[in-house]
Amino acid sequence: MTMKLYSWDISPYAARVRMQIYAKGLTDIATDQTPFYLTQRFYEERPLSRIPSLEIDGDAIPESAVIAEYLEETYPDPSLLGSTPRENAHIRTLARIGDVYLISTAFTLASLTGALGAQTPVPTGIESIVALLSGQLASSIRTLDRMIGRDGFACLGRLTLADCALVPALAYVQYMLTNRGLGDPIAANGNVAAYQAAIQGQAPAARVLAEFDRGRKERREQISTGELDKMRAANQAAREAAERALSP
Ligand SMILES: N[C@@H](CCC(=O)N[C@@H](CS)C(=O)NCC(=O)O)C(=O)O
Repeated sequence: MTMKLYSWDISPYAARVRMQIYAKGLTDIATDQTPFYLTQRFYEERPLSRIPSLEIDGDAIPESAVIAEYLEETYPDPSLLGSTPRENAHIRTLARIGDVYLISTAFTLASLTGALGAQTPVPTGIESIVALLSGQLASSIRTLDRMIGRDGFACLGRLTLADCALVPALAYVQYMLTNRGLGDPIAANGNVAAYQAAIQGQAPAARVLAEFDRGRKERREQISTGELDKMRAANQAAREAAERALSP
């Protein structure tokens, strides 16, 4: 069985799967950085056409949460789940907060306010939407502050799928908001802040955070050289070519 993870350093969804791969010590999954420009073939073969995508002998599984569960089933040791259904439910709840309430909202905010890495002011006319989404993020982090483990891990006193989801989610949200001058959403939440500081002591977390840093630097460079616009245009052309090729 040959597996390859299509991944971007800057993607919090891909980072979630990479952190799991590192934590489980899986060495037979290629996790090479995929070029930001996706090919026509990628769009043709993958209806969801998003990163991450796990390719297994030519077949592809989309969606970070689905890939995470697939990897747990395929490589059960060491387990990043709990030992009872109730523990698993708690792990999945925390992971879902990262996925649905943090990253999804931050992504919408990023799309509204410009490319990641750009120090652009909030465009006029959408201030109220930006304030609404920022408020939702702040509220979700307060929720997380009540639920997060107090011993350096999201729960169960050890690394789980909850950490794999939350480490990239928190880094992404924090970067997104501070970069836009919208304030640090974590600073006022002592439990989340303490968790964020402590979890960096875990090698798989430190590794994905370093990769995220690298991705941000690369993105800034792509913005300043105009490369990002070119890649976006190429991406769009590949998507449209795939749609034409697939249309009856
Ligand atoms: N729900 C998906 C979201 C994946 C996603 O939106 N990935 C972004 C990168 S972080 C992407 O592929 N964007 C490219 C696009 O939307 O065309 C997951 O959990 O994997």
